[in-house]
Amino acid sequence: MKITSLIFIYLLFIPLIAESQYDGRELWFAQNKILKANVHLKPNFVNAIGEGTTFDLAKKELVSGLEGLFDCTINYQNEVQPGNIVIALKNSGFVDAAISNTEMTSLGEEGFIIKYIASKKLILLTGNTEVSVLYAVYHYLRLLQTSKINLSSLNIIEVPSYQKRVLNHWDNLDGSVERGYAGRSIWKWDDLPNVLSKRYISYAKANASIGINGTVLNNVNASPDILLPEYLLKVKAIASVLRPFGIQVYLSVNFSSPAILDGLATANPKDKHVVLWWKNKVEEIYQLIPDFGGFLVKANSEGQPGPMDFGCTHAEGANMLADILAPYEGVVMWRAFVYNANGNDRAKQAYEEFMPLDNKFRKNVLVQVKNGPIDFQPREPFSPLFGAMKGTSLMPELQITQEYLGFSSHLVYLGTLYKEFLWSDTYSNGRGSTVAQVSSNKNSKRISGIAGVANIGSDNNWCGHHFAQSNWYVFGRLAWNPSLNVRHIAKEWIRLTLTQDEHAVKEIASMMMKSREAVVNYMTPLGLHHLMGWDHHYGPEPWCVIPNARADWLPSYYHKADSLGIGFNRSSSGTNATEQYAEPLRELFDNEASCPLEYLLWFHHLSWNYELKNGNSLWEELCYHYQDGVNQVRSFRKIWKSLEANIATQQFIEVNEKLKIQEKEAIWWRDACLLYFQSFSKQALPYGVDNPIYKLEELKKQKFDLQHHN
Ligand code: BDP
Repeated sequence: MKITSLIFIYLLFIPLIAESQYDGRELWFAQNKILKANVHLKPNFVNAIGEGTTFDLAKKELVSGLEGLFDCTINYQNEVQPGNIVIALKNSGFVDAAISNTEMTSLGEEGFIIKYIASKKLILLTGNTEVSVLYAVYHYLRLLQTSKINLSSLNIIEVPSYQKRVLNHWDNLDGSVERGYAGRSIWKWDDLPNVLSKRYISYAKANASIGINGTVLNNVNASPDILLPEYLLKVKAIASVLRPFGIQVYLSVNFSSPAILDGLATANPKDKHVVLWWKNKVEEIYQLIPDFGGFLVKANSEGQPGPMDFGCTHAEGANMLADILAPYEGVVMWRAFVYNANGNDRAKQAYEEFMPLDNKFRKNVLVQVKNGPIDFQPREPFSPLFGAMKGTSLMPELQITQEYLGFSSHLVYLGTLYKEFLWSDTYSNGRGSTVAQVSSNKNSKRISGIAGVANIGSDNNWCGHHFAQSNWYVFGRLAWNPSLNVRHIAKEWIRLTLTQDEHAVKEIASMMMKSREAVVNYMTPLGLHHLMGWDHHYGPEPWCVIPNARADWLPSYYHKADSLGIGFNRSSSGTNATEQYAEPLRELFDNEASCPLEYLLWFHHLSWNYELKNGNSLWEELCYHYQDGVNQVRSFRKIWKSLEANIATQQFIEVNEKLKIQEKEAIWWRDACLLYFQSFSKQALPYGVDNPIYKLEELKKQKFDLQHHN
């Protein structure tokens, strides 16, 4: 049986489980309930004008989606009649008559239209390609469940902002997941290519429903084995399941693969044998997977091999691969996560290494840059490369997995973090040159992309914490359109996943919207960063000293607390990292009086008694933030408890248990950081801050059990 037939059968018979048994496996398809305001929108029939595997999938998804929502049978009809929903591809006479050519052209390859055609009294879902129609179907089904549709004014035109909307799996071939907190990898390498897990289909559907169109299957710390013929057959099998959903497969590659796999004397990108090796490998891949997306490369970073080992630049390494991939329309996503132990400020290094290479990368290279200059901290200013590298496609890399944000134990909605980053004004081209604007380059001919490091694993609920699913969801929605309102996205997710009760939706959304700030408060407020234990990145270890460890892996490198004060002086009197930002940001950050409070200790080392605009001393302000974080988590617990009646039992209990852990650990963070910093500030905790329940010496002795948290 063909894979596509398997997909259809599977989609039609997804078992509907009783509400009380929801365990999160159904993701945002769990509620499957129409919004009351939309019940009158039940169509008479569905017309489908077009053909192709993905178009057929769109058809079936529409009909089964409508049947589930309206709890009835919906039939196809050949004749287009009032009261129907029509899905149609361009160039069908029907679309030509209803939508102008210009409008259709403006949609590009993935955009779509959902429109009420008043003259015919029907709803049309259309786009230029099969996958655009599939996106329209998912969008319409989502609308029916999440917002009141006003039929007469229904005229939605959606065009994605980024072309490549990609998940990065840090999954290893042995089934483990680097920085994964939701069980083992979903890719069952040992069973592939013969056995195709049903999860692959659910995964594909979930991604397509939020507009994700690419996935990198393996860890950036890449095993060369992924390019062995037997692994490529496994990759081909996964690609064939994802293809109908419009999802391209990419691979992370190890730059030394030619030497490691086939014993070449070198992996020098200028060596003709090396180039030939890659040419042959790429040809082999495209013979198996004609729509293969390309390579993701972590080179000369944290010990990984790269072109600099041979005296070549990042651009020379990336371009060698890009030239080979270009005839197949493949791309190279080349990571800019670089820093070496000897630099004077880790936050400056990616800029220093990559800025001189601006304009030197081929058109099909995207330089993939983490949102902040250090490493996925609870809060960082945006990386100064955004806006600065004007002649290069920069691909923002966000982390969906919560490496530094409490793994899958803490409830943290990352929509607000993503939005803060995407909406940061780089001022690179005057006011309004936001990160989203400069990286999506909607109006330029360059390729654009955005990547999210996945938080997906084989746990029943996919992401470890039920609420962590919302981060996968919001990543996809913002990758499609970074100007969406993240509270609105949170509400969508809640209605699709947890409950449709209006009061509950509002309360949960407000908790989600505060959750990231809470974690910043109890972990790393006021611009502090990297206070986590060096080997696990989970709990607080601001005191951590490891003999012979790299200084820039230890917290004291970042907080620099001493008897005089705290913070990293990155201003012009310090490492001058502020210089990497465009004016007026440079000056704003450089001057401690104008530096935003949330980045104060990122850019400045200030005395414990430094007086802030609100009249508090720095020490007091720090203490209040840690206490606020704890209080916020306490309030989340109250909110969640009050909503028990609205949430399925298992989901309620599991989240409740995790919130208990989060409260305990917020206190742990507060006590650890305040007691440790107090040993320098020598000041009492101000009124309003709870007495610590732990002792510093006890906390220092505590051995963190990483195993327990995986
Ligand atoms: C750090 C992670 C490490 C990754 C690295 C990367 O701790 O596991 O390999 O980033 O992004 O955040 O390459």
